[in-house]
Amino acid sequence: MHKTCFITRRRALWLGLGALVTAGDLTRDMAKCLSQKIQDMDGQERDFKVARGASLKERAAAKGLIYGAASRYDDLSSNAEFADRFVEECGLLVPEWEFKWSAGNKLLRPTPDSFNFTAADWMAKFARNHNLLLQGQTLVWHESLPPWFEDTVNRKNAEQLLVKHIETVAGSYTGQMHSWAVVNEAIKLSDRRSDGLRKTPWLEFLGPDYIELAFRVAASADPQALLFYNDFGLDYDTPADEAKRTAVLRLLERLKSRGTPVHALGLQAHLSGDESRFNARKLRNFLHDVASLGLKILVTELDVTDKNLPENTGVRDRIVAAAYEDYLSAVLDEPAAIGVLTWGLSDRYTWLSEFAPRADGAPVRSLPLDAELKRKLAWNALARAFDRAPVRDAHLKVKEHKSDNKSDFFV
Ligand code: 9MR
Repeated sequence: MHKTCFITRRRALWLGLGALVTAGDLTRDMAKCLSQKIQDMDGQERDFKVARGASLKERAAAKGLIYGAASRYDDLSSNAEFADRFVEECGLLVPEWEFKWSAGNKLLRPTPDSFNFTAADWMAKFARNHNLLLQGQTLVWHESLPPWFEDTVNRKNAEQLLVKHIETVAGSYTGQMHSWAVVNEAIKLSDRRSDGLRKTPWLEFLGPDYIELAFRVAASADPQALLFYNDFGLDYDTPADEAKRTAVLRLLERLKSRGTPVHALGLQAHLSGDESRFNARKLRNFLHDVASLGLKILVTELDVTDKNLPENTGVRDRIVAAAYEDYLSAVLDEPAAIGVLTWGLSDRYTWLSEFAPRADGAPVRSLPLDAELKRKLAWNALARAFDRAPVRDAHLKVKEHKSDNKSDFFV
């Protein structure tokens, strides 16, 4: 546990954590660490107060930043109140599965030679109708591949399959996308390669250059979109995250040195409410190194799991909010950071309900709005981070000339 965690029994009681220790719901060490997160510098309880009622997208835009969120066709199309809240709070929509090769039994590419854009088109239209920027996720990922993929792909056809996919999918929305996650999660250090790359079918059949190929094909299919590399596990002061940050930086350096049209790094930022090993300085240094390559930075999938936090909603919400605020304060300090996307907007619809459910069965509370679509402390934390962020030079729709000299994109 973090060595600066310190709390008196009186303060633990005051913060509402002491009772949980007594009841055996929380170890004393954990209570110390959690309580530290929700105190300010003077040892007072952090209040997460915000000044006015402006939405997250308005607060972000006031600083030249983007706020957006992921959502699914199923949820946006079936819940009008949710759709209204989405449009109110968000300036960008990331379809959570609709632009992937496949998701469960929903197939964007049902066979090697056919594509079904029904759900993706609906999402693109929703974005257009509501003046939202649109982000595509994801052109190259080792997960969410269609059932035919494994038995079909081989050394001979891999390049054609990949190129056709990117040309067709990115090419179908040319000029409509703010950004594309071109390559997702390509680093896995436990695969033990010297370049840190994950062993995937693309690597097996095309070698490490598949990454560069994907970015080049995407850039020619949609010259205006911001093209980014996206990955998780880059956030904390742990040996694993430190090693991954180094490997990602090496990858980005390699790509840039070859003139690859990569424009940004996407930090997924799936955070954990019970993780105390956060070091803002180390994260900032990493982001500075990324920015020094001429790359923008986008937080792409931010959420905070409350899996191991106390059941008490007041305490839980404050710990989750603290994780949001601490993380974003560090990231938004970096001038190259252009926006923040949360992986969902409301606790009603989050992948964490399935992926990281709580042992006590209580509904998870990981996102800015609660399950009733009401703003909660996580929302305040985001609002505060935007309010405190330095103003970016560029505002929405400013043209940027990038090193590959081909395309423009929104910041
Ligand atoms: O949240 C997404 C879930 O709805 C999909 O079923 C799943 C598989 O396509 O992907 C989830 O999103 C992932 C994202 O695309 C990449 N980073 C990890 C996210 C959570 O698994």
